[in-house]
Amino acid sequence: MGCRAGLRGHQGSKEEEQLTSIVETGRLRIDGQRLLDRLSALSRVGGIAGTTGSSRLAFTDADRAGRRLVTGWMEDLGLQLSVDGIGNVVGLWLPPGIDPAAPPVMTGSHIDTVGTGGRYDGNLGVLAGLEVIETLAAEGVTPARPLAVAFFSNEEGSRFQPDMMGSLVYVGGMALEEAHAVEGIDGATVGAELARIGGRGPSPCPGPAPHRFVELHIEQGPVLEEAGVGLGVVEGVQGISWTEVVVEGQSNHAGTTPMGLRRDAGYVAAEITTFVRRLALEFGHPQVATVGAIDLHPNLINVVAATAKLTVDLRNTDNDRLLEAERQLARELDAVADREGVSITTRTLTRFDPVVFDPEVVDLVEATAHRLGITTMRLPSGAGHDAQMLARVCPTAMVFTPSENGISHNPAEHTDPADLEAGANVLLHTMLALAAAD
Ligand code: HGY
Ligand code: MN
Ligand code: MN
Repeated sequence: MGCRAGLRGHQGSKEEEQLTSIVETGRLRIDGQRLLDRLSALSRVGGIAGTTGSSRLAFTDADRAGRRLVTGWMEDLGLQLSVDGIGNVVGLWLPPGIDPAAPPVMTGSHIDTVGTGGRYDGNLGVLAGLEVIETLAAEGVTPARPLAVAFFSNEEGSRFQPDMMGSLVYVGGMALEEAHAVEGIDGATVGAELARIGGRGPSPCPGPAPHRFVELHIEQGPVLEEAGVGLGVVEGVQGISWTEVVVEGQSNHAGTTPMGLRRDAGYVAAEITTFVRRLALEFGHPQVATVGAIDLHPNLINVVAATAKLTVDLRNTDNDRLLEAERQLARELDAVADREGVSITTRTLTRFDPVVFDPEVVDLVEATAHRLGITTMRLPSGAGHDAQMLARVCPTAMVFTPSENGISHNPAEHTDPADLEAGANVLLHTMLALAAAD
């Protein structure tokens, strides 16, 4: 990737020299304490008592409060904000002398969380992006093209499926009207909740494709910590398959109904749960499978459950293996329905193929980390991320920081401040290099 002056409107030779020296020496560093302070302030929005975690499910009041805090920081930085029809927010940095029409180098992630969210999942990528811009502005550095920081709506998909909904709409992978019509686990719709929190904006969907996209995120797994390296160079994201399974049995008396006459939806839910665990173990790494939600009705101690609604999350880096896992699940559902005299219906909530990131951008992330003296390893992402959607419209890659004990989607989620700072510094220099290159 060549390194040229870039697209600035008026080349000041002094500025040019400054930019070139920073890109070549990698001498600039972010303000680690400021990043930690913002992460701490944001984690207190929807904070989970007694922990450093948060609960800010998409389009809830807590999400609204988080949006207000982060857009306030964006405005303080003088970013040009655009908000689109699904509530994605993009802050564009256009220092004087930059060609405003040039597609930006964009970073970002999400600030919605799961119900048991940690301090860093998503938040790190957005706040590190703000930190990059604030550091460059304070140093008087003018990149060769605009930089942008985004937070995408409803990345988690816990309340409204699919996950990565906002970035999927941003890249044109889901129509805005279709997204607005999605009904959540609590019966509300995306459109109604987005309107209620005042999150809907005028910018069109799909949004403009950035020049490049790089996302900083915690690994959310144990790999980097076990390998003892400081940073993950992410080569892609594994495929994901979310299915809602509804089992219709028959409620009956727990005391009087002989075992052979039961049509027990609760028992069938348990059979499916243990089946997907066996499936993952038989397939072996990297296949994973999870039944994360089970709702029984009427969910009472002395009633054989009439219905069970459960979710199955299957993931694999190999799409053929993921397809085979889905086929085996479908066969098992048919078999258990026959065996237990229940009816089973399914609904696909999410299905994304594995994604491979741009090799040039991946190489640049790795080279930048090594230039800053940070040890790395390459790995795929086990979790879904907005970057997997932006990869549809521009060359994209991700940077991972280690997760302590591999814990995430848990308020105990933690990453060492030095690792957070290292990740943000790699993000800064990767973005600068991307802005200066062709
Ligand atoms: O489920 C995921 O992988 C992401 O956290 N949305
Ligand atoms: Mn995330
Ligand atoms: Mn997450």
